[in-house]
Amino acid sequence: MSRSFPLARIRNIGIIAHIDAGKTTVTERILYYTGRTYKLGDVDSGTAVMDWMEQERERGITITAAATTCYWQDHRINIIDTPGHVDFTAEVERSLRVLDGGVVVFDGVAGVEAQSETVWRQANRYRVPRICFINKMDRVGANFRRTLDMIEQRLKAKPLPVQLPLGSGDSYQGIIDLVENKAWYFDGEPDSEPKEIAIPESDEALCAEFRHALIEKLAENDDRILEAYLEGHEITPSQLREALRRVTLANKGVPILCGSALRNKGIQPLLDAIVSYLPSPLDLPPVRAIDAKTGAEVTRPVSDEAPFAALAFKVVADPFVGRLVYFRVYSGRVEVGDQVFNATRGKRERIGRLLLMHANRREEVNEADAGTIVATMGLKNTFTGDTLCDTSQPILLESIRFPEPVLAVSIEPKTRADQDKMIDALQKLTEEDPTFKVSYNEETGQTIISGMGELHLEVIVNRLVSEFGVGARVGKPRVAYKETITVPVQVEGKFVRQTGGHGQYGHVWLQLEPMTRGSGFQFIDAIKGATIPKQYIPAVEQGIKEAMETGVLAGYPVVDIKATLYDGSYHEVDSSEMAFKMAGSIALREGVLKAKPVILEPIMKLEVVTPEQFLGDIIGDLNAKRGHVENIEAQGEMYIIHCLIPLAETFGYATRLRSLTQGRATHSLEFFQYKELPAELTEEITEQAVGKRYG
Ligand SMILES: Nc1nc2c(ncn2[C@@H]2O[C@H](COP(=O)(O)OP(=O)(O)OP(=O)(O)O)[C@@H](O)[C@H]2O)c(=O)[nH]1
Ligand SMILES: [Mg+2]
Repeated sequence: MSRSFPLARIRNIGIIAHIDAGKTTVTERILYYTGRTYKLGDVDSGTAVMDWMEQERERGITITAAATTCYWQDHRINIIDTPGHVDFTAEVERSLRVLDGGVVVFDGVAGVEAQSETVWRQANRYRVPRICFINKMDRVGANFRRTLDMIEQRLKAKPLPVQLPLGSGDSYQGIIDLVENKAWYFDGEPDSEPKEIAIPESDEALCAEFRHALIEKLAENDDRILEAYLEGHEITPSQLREALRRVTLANKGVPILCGSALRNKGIQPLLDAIVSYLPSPLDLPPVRAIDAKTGAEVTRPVSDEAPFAALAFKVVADPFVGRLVYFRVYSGRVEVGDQVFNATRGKRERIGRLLLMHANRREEVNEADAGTIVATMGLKNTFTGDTLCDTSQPILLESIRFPEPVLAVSIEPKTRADQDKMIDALQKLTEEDPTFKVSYNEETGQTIISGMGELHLEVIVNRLVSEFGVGARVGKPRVAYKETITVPVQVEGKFVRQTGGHGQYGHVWLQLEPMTRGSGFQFIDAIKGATIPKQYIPAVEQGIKEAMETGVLAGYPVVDIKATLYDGSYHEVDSSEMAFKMAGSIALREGVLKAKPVILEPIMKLEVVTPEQFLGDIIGDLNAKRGHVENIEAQGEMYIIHCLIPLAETFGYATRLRSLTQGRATHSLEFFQYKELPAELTEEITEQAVGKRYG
């Protein structure tokens, strides 16, 4: 069986960056120049192919990562265009998990912005080799060298400029290719070919300096170049390209390019660089996994002959075709109609249709082989992060970690008819988006939805109305507080009922201990000598978990606790799972109250970029909002304020900042960590919660 496309000529890449850097514009140009689209899509007039959702076109921003495929120089490039807004960070996370390489886009004026740092860290975590594209060189104030410095300083990366810009701002014309020592002029018309011109005399010295520096940096990291360099040989463009590829794949340096996507400048060289420097699936180490039967670590080669293994990374409720599951094949191959095993859930699944996705359009294929990203229909029990594999050789690939939601609002259906529709729609949306959660508050009867930020929840509510036709009213945004304990305690939980005939008897002793932030919950069974029979122990854990979810102090979920079940007793006749579950819940609730409980609040990392004249007002305002300014950094004409601030103090900050600075400052907010709420506010929130319960 021959492959549909040779692996060595496949590139699976993601376009990542701060909001508005031009990722979608770059992707649209790529689609145009590779002949995928015949009309240039434009973000500003809502015609971008990649931003196909109604919400995206209205707002001019990307919300969901969209995948597409194109061809360049006999290579197949699978591209995922990701959103820059931090509220949609899950989309970046899952894309980086399954991609082999990244193109990081920067705004040539703003340089490295807050969100670029975040996506850079995410890419580091998955060791994704990347190249950088300094975009918007046509804007007044665009500065290639400043951006290079920022890449080095803020991202702690090793930039390897392989191009220099020809001019900047209004006079921006094209690029100087340092590898080939050639200059290319772009007239800006979409259909014009790049024109080779002589390197301007005024740039010659700079070119020589940069080319020399490039060779030196490569020599530091690559023995073959080092050898040629030491022996004084002339280094050829192809030697340089090969060394750049090796250094990039080893994550020891990042080739830097520039251009202006909007003005159609520099896109063809960017495509060349994707092919030259970014990895094919074959360049990656064999994928590591856990044998689902033995728990031992195993590896799978990137090969069609190996047993099938794939990771599901995205689930979409498509209004036309239904439930679509996207997956990346790591090894082996799969055909339409094949039975596969979902090792994460222990369930068999049958592959229905297989689709290559082009934004929201699709192309049917019969098979998917190693290295491919496809979507499939017909999987019922597969969710984001699940491993699909060969039934006879089940393995578990590393799943995807997502941040917890920090913001919540209550949501109420407008009519009775909306009620059922709403439950169904919310269920579908939670399947799509792992950072979106739905819970039901039994005390107030309210449905609560939570997510990453105000924009995230706003988009979800709008989708409920426009895509699912659900009428709903939403409350004011609320902070997703959590509860935890600060000292260890031992506590008894007893549930005993004597009601004539069959009674109830469950009795446990728990040790509760605080754990570090973000570690969640751990349950340890330390029962010796069957003081509690084995079959009741999962019920105790279940009881503890349920009580943790509903909270103790103020009704917020309890987190970061280790519970050790170390003693208890049972009754031959009256004991039941139910009784032990109750005993577990009772012990947890009493234990938390004894263990000096506190409320945790989400703290955000806030970055404000402003002209100097507003610095004082902005900082004064932040101080009044429990903000903690960590440092202020000058960046060209602008200043960057780095601040930590409680989420509760940031509602409506966009409007506030606009009025403080006549709209001249920008900001970005990102979750940082949960932290103890100050004592005076703890009281306030606890009272509110009690008021809600009994008021
Ligand atoms: N001057 C100039 N503007 C550009 C360039 N590239 C993109 N833009 C503009 O920048 C804005 C944002 O572009 P997008 O392509 O939507 O940016 P994005 O990175 O996809 O944004 P998100 O997906 O929302 O994070 C739009 O108004 C574009 O027209 C460029 O090269 N030069
Ligand atoms: Mg976009």
